[in-house]
Amino acid sequence: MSTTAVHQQQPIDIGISNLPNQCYKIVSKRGGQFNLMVCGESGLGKTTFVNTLFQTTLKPVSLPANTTETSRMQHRGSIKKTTEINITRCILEEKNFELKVNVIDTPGFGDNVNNNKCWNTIIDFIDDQHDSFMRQEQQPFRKTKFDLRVHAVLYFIKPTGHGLKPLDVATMKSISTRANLIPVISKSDTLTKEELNVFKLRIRQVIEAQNIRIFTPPLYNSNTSDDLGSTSSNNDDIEDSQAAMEHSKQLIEAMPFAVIGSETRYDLGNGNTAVLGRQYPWGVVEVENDDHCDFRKLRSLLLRTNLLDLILTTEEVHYETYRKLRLENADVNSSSTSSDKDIVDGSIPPPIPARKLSHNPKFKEEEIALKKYFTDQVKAEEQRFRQWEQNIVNERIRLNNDLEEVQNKVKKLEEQIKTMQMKKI
Ligand SMILES: Nc1nc2c(ncn2[C@@H]2O[C@H](COP(=O)(O)OP(=O)(O)O)[C@@H](O)[C@H]2O)c(=O)[nH]1
Ligand SMILES: [Mg+2]
Repeated sequence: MSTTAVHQQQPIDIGISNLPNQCYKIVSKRGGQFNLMVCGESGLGKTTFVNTLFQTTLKPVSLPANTTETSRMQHRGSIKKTTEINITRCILEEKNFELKVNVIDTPGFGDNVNNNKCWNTIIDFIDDQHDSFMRQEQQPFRKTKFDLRVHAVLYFIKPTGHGLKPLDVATMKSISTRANLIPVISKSDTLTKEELNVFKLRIRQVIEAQNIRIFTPPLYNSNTSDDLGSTSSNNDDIEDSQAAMEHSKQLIEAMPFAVIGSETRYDLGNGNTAVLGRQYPWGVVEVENDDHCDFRKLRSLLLRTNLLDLILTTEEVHYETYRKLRLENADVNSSSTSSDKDIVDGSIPPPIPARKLSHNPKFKEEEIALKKYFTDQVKAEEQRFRQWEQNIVNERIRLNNDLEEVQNKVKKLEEQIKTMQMKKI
């Protein structure tokens, strides 16, 4: 926008077009936060994938001094095979920009003989985070909010080549109503190119037939230019937007992403730097080669081109939906507006009137520590109050004694006056 003076033909820039640069500076200074959940049966390569994805400088978060040693341990190492929800925090740093990443590893999901409702832990965790954020927003002091709302869920599909299992369908369906779901075919190096194409097609068909809402990059004309301050010409802008659109289309077409994970680098002997890959007797399969897998596409979607879309849709779509349903449920209270079927389907969150304990042992520890702190504080206050009460009693006794003393003195003086008067007479 620009203003035009009455006597001038040329529009004058008053500076408001500089707002994007101001935003850029603020965000650069503040850094960002990204909460990524990985979900799927154990052994599908989730941990390996996460380690492959964040191969840049990882800094363990320095925890407050009062944090217990067990929770420190939980945050320190890389993700281990778990039977419960496990959160790893780290800070990614690139060109002086810091991104706080919380990786939420899911329980030994689908490992049991009876996997009925085994996705509830995951769903509860996502709902819990929305619930916790909503409660924090309602507090009078809400300067620092603890935000673990899940921005993206990577759902790892076993590379069977057949299709999705009922467990996959049910879980993906439930997740997709609460968070940005991104289906991923794990260990895709175990499938041939043709098998992979057929497998992808089958998965897409099931996703469509079952109405599973997966995250798709928006196809708007966005400028992906690295340098916001640059004065690129209109032509450059149009080209950038078209390239961004093209890139988004490629990402959409590649879904579900076929990925390969590896933390080992191999020298291919072609003079280039060593590449991340997996070595087989017949050659090396490269993680970052678009002909071998979709790793680069997925990394681009998660970190380069659509990170903000993931964060914004979590806030504007998923969190808002949760908030609306929760408030509506609260309004109606016991006479529920939703049918039991909806709740069983997982399409809407069941009412949670009371604060629930999270499944994360870290939170349980924190809750126990908080309860202890609260009890100690109450005890200390009670002790202080009792002391104060005792002081008041002592003071009253002292004042009574003083009063008695003064009264005695007055009495004595009165008697003296009386005797003097008697003598006079
Ligand atoms: N073939 C193949 N194996 C993989 C891949 N990613 C991980 N693995 C192997 O699969 C096993 C389990 O991996 P892990 O990351 O611990 O799985 P998680 O239980 O899902 O976290 C390990 O032996 C990995 O080396 C992959 O892309 N392809
Ligand atoms: Mg693991």
